[in-house]
Amino acid sequence: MSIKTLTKKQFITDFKEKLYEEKLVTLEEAVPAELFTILAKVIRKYYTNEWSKRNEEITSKQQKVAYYFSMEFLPGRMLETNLLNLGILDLVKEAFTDLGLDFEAVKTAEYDMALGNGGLGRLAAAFMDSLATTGYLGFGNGLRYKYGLFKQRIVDGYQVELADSWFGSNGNVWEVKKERHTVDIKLFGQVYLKKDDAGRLKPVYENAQILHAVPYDVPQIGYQNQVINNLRLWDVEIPAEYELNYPTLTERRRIQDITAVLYPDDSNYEGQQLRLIQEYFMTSAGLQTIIKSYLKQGLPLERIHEKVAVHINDTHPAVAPAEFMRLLIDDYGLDWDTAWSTTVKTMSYTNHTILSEALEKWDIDLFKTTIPRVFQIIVEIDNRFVFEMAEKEVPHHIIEKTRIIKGHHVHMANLAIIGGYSVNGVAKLHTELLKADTLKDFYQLYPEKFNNKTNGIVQRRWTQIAAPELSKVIDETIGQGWRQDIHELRKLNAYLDDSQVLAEFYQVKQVAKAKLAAYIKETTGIEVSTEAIFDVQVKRLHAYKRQLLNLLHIIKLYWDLKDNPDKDMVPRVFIFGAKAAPGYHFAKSVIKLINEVANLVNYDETLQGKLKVVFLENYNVSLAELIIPAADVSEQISLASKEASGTSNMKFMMTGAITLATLDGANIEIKEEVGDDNIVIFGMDKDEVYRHYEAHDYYSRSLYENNPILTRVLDTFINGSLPGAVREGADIFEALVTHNDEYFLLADFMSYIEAQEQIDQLYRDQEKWSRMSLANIANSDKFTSDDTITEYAKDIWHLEK
Ligand code: 26V
Repeated sequence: MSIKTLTKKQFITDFKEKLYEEKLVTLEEAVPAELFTILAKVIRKYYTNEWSKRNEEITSKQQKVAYYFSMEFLPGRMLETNLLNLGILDLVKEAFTDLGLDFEAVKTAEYDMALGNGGLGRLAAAFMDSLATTGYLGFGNGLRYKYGLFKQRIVDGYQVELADSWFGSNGNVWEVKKERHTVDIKLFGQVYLKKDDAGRLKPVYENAQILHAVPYDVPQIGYQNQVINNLRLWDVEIPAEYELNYPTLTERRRIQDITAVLYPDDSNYEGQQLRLIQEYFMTSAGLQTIIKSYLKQGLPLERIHEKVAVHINDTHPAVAPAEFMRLLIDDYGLDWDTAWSTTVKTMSYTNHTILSEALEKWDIDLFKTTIPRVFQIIVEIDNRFVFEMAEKEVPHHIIEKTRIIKGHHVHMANLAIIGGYSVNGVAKLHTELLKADTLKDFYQLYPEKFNNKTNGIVQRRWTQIAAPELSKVIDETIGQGWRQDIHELRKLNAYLDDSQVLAEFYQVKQVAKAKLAAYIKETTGIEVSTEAIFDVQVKRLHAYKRQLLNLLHIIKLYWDLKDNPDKDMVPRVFIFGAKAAPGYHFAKSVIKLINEVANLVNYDETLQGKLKVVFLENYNVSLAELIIPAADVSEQISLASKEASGTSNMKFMMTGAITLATLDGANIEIKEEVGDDNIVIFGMDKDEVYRHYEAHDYYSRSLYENNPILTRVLDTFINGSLPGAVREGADIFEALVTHNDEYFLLADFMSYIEAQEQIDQLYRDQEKWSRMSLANIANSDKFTSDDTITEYAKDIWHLEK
């Protein structure tokens, strides 16, 4: 059955048959979850042929393949994208209407696939979609976590974490288990080297634990191009022959824990053994498979880099160069120099943060105990690196800073850089900072390895799926060509002075706002008016992202209104969505305070409805699809230099929000695309921030004491105004005043207030605002992940189409 010739009639027949066959129910009896499962199963049948053809192509076509190794993939729901990409979304929706079924209800019965924390995981998922869409041979390699990122509930203003059992009771309908591709993973034990008959040193393992890595493949469907790639996720199983080694439930559980849950500490590294095992498990399984699949082509192993590229997404899979060496040398008999030369030509690495607390380093003893043979190899890589650098007369202190093993730790970023040929940052500024600061010494050693690849987003998800009404108006204005070629959005620039068109785009935003308002009412009970400015900050909660700065402004507005209830201002709804890492005390206090301020303002009638604060719980991809198209203002207010790129900023831009931002990450490139008049910038730039670091001249208490507005706003945390959050208020006050405000909120405060006043003024002129909004949509094409991935494919991986 080919998807191209599928008719609505055929689909309806297939659907009814499958429903009856699998569930023994009729359409009328079936519940949305059942209908979802059946729909997924029916469409699976339509793409199976293409998918299996693609898998064969890897060996038959002898083309180079890129493998994207990532501990996180965050696709969200897959049904609608799969239908859209297969080209049958409208057909299925119409069929559902004919059958009297509610497509929305069925679609929402799918669990979000949330095997990622935030930006890094979402980017990996975007790249999977774009690899398939651009037609490059690029496959994903990750872990099949039983529990994804925790579900967040807000109870009494506090974050409570619940397990995310995203499999539901039926498993993941999209995946296919591939038992015959199972590989062994060795952990623990002792290893010593012994000469074999040919006189070569071979490792002998004693007391090692052997586990099975079993792959599950999830299809990655290209946009209307018949290409289906693979995302391979590994799960752990106990090999039958070793069952007796794990007689008790506790022992079995300890093994199953390896793929039980995604670590939720975004940007904060903690050296836990289970995490190291996860990283090694996924990396080793992926590399073993790659070598096997390459060898089927009958080509020599020392030329594997000509057919294979392995990409290391952040340091999490950075054990890859060492594990690859182990496989090439121990399992396939290559000599060290040959193995090293091909390894370095195979591996490339992306850095996603300049925050030093996120750079992984492992305690030597822990590493040695967990993967002893890999440790021996890392010691050898380190020794040879030091020797080579000394020969090149690299200064001693530079060698000490760049070597892999130093202090009592294995430094994973150093391994990824030394063991690969490419290092990239994720936005222009970020890459510049890596070169000038975080990875400066490496840049001196290997300038040729460094390059920038500004992040991107899957425009299809954020327009066609998340914003169907907007998409329709775009169609009506410039035709449908942009759905195939996003660069056609630029045609909208011709309509910036067309009042009629501007009014239509304004109307569409109001429709999206009404949808979100209804959701807010339903989930929180809070009434918000669509006449208000919807001012949105959604992202992981982190001190450097400065949700707290946003809150300080809200508190300022609150006191303004208390002083003068008739203050002339456009009503505002401040909308937050943010998960905090479970152990991140500061971040959790901010959530509590946002909710306390919400309680303070939302029910105070004297404010005349001018100020509303909404914290939407459990921010995830699906909620983003509802919130982002409804935003008027996109808050991108991190301390300049700290946000590597940001990607929600791109999604907001593409759906017509005005960016209120510091000159950080990709905000800078957004500004370049829309021009200074269509974005609102405030605060210090990275040079000013760095000047403060160098001069040690920042003193937040003086700002607090000498600026009466700041005094009043900050005192709100400690003077009883927020009676439900006394402890949190005190903590936050301390962080800002006593501990000198690490992220310079107080330094940027006044500039932020002015920028917010500018937003208020701009919004009053509906046509002007609409023009700015349309200019954002019209110039957002630069941020398509299709183009980002094309750059990776050409510049880093050297793939052919
Ligand atoms: C670090 C760690 C440390 C070990 C435990 C688990 C864990 C999980 C994630 C991370 C790294 C977080 C880095 C990250 O998410 N960076 C974000 O990457 C986005 C995509 O490039 C980028 O847009 C964001 O600016 C950047 O913060």
